[in-house]
Amino acid sequence: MIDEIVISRAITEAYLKEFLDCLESDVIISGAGPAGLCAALNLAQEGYKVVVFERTLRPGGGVPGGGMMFNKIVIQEEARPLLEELDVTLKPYQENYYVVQALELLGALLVKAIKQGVYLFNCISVEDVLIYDKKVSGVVINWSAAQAAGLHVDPLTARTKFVVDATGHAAEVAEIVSRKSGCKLFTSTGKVIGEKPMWAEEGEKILLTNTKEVYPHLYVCGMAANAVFGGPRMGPIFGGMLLSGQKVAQLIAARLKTK
Ligand code: 48F
Repeated sequence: MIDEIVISRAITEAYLKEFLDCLESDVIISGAGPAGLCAALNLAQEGYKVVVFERTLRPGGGVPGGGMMFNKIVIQEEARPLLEELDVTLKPYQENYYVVQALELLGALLVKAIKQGVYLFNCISVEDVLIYDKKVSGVVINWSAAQAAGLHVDPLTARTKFVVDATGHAAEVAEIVSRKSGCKLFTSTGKVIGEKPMWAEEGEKILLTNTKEVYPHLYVCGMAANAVFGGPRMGPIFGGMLLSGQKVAQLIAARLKTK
């Protein structure tokens, strides 16, 4: 016999148990694009409690769109070991360039992250931050659907030791910190500088330098890092996004170890 109420109870109980468990964590990552997912996976592999909040119904950010909806992406040699670790098929194109089926990469990132213990919530947006004693100490979250419908619904909060802005081009969390609290970011202007026009070579190069702490206990990775520090965009080459996620995980793990 299949009972609808048992199904409803199972889903509600399982979800709420996880949600309650996530109200306090080691790291909260805003955005489940390639950089955020890679950061989450790497931190979870180090044994940390990691929570990812993703605005949309479907995680993955820009990955499944490939280049102009051709669902393939390009990876450079530098990122090959990361893809191999994810067990994703790499098709050599020419020296230094590999083609990857975008959906395979997304599937692999999701499966590996979830199996590694990452808590992943889709349909939830980070709309604000908690700042205690001049350091980011958590996030303010709400249903994306409530925001989209323009409903007046007060949010909830989740506390954590470190927050990662992996929201992509809009660098939403860094933007909120700078705009709402008048806080000075660790950039040359104290604000989000904004991304520069497309230049794949330079964008990929500068991305790892830009992957760092941007305000006490707030880190940026992926396209958000170039947006915050004024680096160029780079289009459908994704090696840098994954390496940036890996780097932010290493930086935060080093901080957590010393705590
Ligand atoms: O945009 P996105 O894929 O960022 P990324 O990981 O990768 C960038 C590439 O996709 C591409 C590129 C490659 O060279 O330039 O653009 O840096 O993923 C960002 C994710 O964050 C979610 C958004 O829905 C997307 O899935 N997001 C954005 N704002 C919020 C958010 C928010 N306030 N709260 C929760 N999720």
